[in-house]
Amino acid sequence: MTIGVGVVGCGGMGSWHAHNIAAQAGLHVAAVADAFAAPAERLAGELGCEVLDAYALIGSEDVQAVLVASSDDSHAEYTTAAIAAGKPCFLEKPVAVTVDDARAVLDAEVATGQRLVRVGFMRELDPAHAQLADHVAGLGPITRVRCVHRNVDEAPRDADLLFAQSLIHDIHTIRWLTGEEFAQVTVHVVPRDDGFRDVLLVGHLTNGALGTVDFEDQAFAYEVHVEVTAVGGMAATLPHPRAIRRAHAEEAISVGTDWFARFEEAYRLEIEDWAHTLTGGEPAGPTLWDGFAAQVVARAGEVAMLSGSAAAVELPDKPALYGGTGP
Ligand code: ISE
Repeated sequence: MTIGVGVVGCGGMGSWHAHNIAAQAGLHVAAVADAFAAPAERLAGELGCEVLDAYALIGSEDVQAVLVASSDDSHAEYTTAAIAAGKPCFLEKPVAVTVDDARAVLDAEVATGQRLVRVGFMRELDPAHAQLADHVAGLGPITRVRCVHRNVDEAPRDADLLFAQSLIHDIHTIRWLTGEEFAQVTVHVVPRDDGFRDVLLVGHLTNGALGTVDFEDQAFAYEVHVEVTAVGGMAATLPHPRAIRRAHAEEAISVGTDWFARFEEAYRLEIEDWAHTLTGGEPAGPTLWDGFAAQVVARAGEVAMLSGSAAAVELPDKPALYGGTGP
């Protein structure tokens, strides 16, 4: 008897996760839901499952766990419903659109006394990032983490989306690698007529270390790199392995434009890891506290960028459910 997962949200991300769930031993997709009929019916047809309304899906006896990958503004309500139903939930980032809504989801989980929610910060499972974390563990205290993040996006994004959808990944990477929270952020941006494309976030962590994000939207290619400096040395991710082409007296390596493709293995591994928890293992991976804390930093980044001044990061005490102080 395999565990039935209900997938809420059948767009690109939801479909990707749903196919990974279907391929995972011990799990099957029991039902899908979407605000629009066409993507839900298409995915249900591909996987041979039923289409339900999101709330019916969360309450269904055939659904023992829920994956939420609907539009960002509906993440909080569906995750809260899954928590109320006592069902484990995999939640795509961000936890919510506002910090208040993210806090309400966090409080709902804390009130149950159980870690039901895993947040989809998939970079932790990316082999290059996982290796980086291993390397860094032997180098002593970290003094700096430098993230580079380039996107190939079609349309300029508003400041809140830039942080909540994109830089939030780098913010999580910095918290995860250092084990420290952010205390303050400043953000520098190149003024342009067509929105925020070139952004530099400088974060001061609670222990005085620096975490920076060198971010470009609408760039020439999709790239994510991380470099960590510690007292005993440094470690960095290498460019994602690709093939080289040599012709006309030139060498060329395609960098790629697609973040699904860059993190394909990480998305597969995070579902595999979640399956382990669902089939009796301990809760693992990024917690709701991680999602909430990153969202508070993202909001501070947005405020700092729009105001041109430093913004303080004010976090409540970390609940005991997530292990007390520190990320
Ligand atoms: C997108 O939503 C993702 O999650 C990607 O990993 C990230 O690199 C991209 O910037 C986001 O828009």
